[in-house]
Amino acid sequence: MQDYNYIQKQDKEIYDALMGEEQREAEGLELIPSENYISRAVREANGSILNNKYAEGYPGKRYYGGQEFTDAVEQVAIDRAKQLFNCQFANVQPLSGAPANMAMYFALLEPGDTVLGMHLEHGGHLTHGHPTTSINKVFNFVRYKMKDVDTGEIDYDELRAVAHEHKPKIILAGFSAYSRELEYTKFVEIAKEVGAYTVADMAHIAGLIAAGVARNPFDDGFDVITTTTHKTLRGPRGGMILTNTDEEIAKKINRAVFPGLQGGPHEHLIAGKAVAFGEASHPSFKEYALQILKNAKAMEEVFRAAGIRMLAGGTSNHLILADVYGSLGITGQEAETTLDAVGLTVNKNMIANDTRKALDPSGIRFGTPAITTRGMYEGEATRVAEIMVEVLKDINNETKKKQLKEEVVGLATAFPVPESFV
Ligand code: DSN
Repeated sequence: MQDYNYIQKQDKEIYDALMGEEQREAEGLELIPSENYISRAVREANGSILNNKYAEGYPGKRYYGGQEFTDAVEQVAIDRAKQLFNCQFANVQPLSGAPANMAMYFALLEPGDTVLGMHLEHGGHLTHGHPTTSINKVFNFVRYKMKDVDTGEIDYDELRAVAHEHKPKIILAGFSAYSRELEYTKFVEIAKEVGAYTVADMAHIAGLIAAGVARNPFDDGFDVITTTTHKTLRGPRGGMILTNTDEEIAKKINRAVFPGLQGGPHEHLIAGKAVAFGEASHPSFKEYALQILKNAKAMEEVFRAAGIRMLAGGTSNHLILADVYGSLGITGQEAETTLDAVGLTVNKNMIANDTRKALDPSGIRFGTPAITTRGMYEGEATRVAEIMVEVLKDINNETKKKQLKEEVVGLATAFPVPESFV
């Protein structure tokens, strides 16, 4: 556990909450597929002295003095990001994934322009133009979907037809609740036909791409990639925009981030990104990324054997979306709450063609990045999935839940979060 000596002395309310979270993370298993655990080295960077410094601008071109060390840190983060994702330009300042997407839109579009992205219920993300978002007031969003929700196949014919009808300036590949790989070459082909930029929002799978166990959209000719840095990539909370096409686009992206959208960059978190990118270039990171995929397959087998429907028929990445309402007659919220009670954290999630509402949908979404970081292999992943199924099939059995909670605490205690990954 981290030391919180100063907080303990001066702020009891926050200290108590931190202790509670320390215990929750130590004794429970995190299965939300967008969450992970960071190393102590990344934590040190996040909590470092760089928090004190304003650094508007970019390395070598700042508006305030005293930038010798912020410049060094940010340049290392940029260079490591470029190397990791095999691209020419990187902006590491976005505060998270939503601001990264916002800046990307403003860099490439004029107000009123059209973006073609994946439908939220078919796996897309709020920032891909959901009607409730502010960005939806500025740009026009049109959508594509899966052709077959039981295989996950994207309807590329529909994608092409919508692209030709609406002439988007951006075709966006990317998702937060989709469990198969996208065919990036098809996106590039269609984008060329209509003169659109290709952008991949790879927030969920950035770690898999960095490790080379998922395809890098740049290898198929994508123009831009946006991402968070805290999911499979296992860095601090933050975002990043990468581009490979030309320096003009890179300059537009830089201007859109600062001064377009943000002020002073969070250099302490940029230091954390640099440290995490260093960890991701270590050979052990590839083993971790491969194991994420194997563990997800192990969980998929248990759900299939239990007769629980999985969207897209299963998984080829780190996450599974299960239709618990259709398969077991319990809602996503009931499933989330019940699993939480035994120490397994998942999130309720809408599924394609859901008949229920976002706050109590039909599905749950879970995945393997965090348990893999804890050092779990297929044997443990299988058991975790079996526990999930036992709980979900008998949600009112308090005796069973008590026993299974003890087993989860035992598993979590046997697999503490490692302090270092290299
Ligand atoms: N909230 C993230 C996720 O869980 O996928 C996306 O922003």
